[in-house]
Amino acid sequence: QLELLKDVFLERMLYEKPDTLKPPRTDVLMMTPWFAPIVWDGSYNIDILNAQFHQRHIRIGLTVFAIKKYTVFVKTFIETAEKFFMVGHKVNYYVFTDRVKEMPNITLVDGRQLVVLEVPSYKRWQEVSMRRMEMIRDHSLKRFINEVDYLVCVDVDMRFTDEVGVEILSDVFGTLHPGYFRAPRERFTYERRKASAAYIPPDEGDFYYAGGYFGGTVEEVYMLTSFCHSEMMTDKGNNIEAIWHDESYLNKYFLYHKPTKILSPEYLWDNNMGVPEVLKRRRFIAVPKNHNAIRNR
Ligand code: 2GW
Ligand code: MN
Repeated sequence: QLELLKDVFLERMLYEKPDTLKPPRTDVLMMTPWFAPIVWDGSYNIDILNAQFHQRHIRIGLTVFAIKKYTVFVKTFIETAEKFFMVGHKVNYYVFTDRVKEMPNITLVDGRQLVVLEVPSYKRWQEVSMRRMEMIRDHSLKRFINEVDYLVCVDVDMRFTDEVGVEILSDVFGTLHPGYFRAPRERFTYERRKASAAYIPPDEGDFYYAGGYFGGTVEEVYMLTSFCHSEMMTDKGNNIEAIWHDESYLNKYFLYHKPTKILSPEYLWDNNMGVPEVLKRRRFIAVPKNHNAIRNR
């Protein structure tokens, strides 16, 4: 009987009490109008969150795509994830690639494994990026649902430079695009042609979400990727492709299916934009790439 209580009570912990009259951050929005937290440094206590998530024994899947020359990014991506991503939790790396032979051999920490998934490569780079939605959708039912509780889906041309933990997890989450988190609605680069399924009218939109970082429970990621893929196919049938590819469809999805948590640009930064005062940490940053060498297909 008492054994059961161990699963619902945290152990004694010591920490500074939250102050009802003193928000930890006053320089940023920490909550959307639909009560989804926006995750910034200082807004959470990782010890409390870790205690809660450890009780649930959650498993996390991190998906990336390394098609054609982008296999060069895998080693650094995984090595830095070993240091910073969900340390202490169970993690599966799912690397989708068309070049299985180029996958690096990396010794992983206990409780973490690398799963290489062979997939076809598409000719056009836009399609390489967009087809990620279809492949994540398909593998969600085939595999992820049996192996993990949450999925985190990111770009591969990146490196972890600081902790990314369970504070990001929620039913369905998106990330503020580093280029637009201070921008007014009119500047958001949503799809503006009415003929596209990704169309968003100029008087709507909450945030501009980045294509390179979203996630949630396997069920929610299945719904998100299904929506994005089928809307892309509708557009393809009409010979139209949204301005920012998968990112445009993702923004459409989040407008009418609000995320339950939003990550600040700490979680997806590009040092080309400098380091503004609000950014206390840079956790996951773009690896500079020689666009001509890496992108010539
Ligand atoms: C992409 C563009 C041009 C040439 C090649 C590729 C390419 C991308 C590739 O040859 N192989 C490959 O595996 N990719 C995958 O697609 C890889 O996982 C990469 O991280 C992802 C997105 O491409 P990326 O990182 O070159 O484009 P970004 O950083 O400008 O991506 C943003 O915009 C994209 C849509 O245009 C996506 O929404 C992406 O999620 C955004 O971060
Ligand atoms: Mn990228």
